[in-house]
Amino acid sequence: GREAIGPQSFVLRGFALPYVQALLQGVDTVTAQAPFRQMETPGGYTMSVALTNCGRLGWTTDAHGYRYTRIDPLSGQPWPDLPLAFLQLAQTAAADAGFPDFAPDACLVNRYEPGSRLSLHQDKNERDYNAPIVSVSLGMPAVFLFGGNERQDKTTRVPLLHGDVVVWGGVDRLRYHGVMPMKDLPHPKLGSRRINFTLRKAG
Ligand code: MD3
Ligand code: FE
Repeated sequence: GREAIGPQSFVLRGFALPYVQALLQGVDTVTAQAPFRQMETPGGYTMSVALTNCGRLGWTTDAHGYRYTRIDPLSGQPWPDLPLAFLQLAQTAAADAGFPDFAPDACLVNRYEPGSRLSLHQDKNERDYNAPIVSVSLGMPAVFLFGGNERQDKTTRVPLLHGDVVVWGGVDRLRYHGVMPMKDLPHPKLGSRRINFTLRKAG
């Protein structure tokens, strides 16, 4: 099932389901080295979403701004390696959505709890907007908000469930998006958590 939500954005429903065990093992390996943490925004707020990264580059935010770094500011060490299962899943999904040869070098892992939200934003810290972004949702369901190229454009709501994979690229790459405040709808395996990871070409 490939569902278009934009000219170059597709939801692949349940695409990750056969790989969930390997993916969760990957998340555990990553978070053992680089634990989830709540970062500060440049505006001085603490994010309700906790995050970590793997791969050559990791996304961070602090009082100075948003950027990608090679070093985890918490550990002073490079971000953990990208698990092979993440890379294989991302490349297969990207190719299915019309983006062959996707070579991600960054993976941002987000953890949501009940009440966590992500306000409407654009992803603009990557160098190359031609590369797509692949997102994998695990655990509690979320309502994703998909807007247009201007903040005030109308948004559509897209439910994202355990195992769903979304690929965003091309003309949709700079569209505003966010996640509605999470309801507590515990998942049988992950409980009251949602894990979303996004593979990107950042450098
Ligand atoms: C659409 N994360 O980490 S993933 C983010 O569910 C982020 O955790 C959300 O937005 C989450 O920046 C949504 C889907 C996503 C990621 C990047 C996009 C959608 C996008 C870039 C352009 C358009
Ligand atoms: Fe985003």
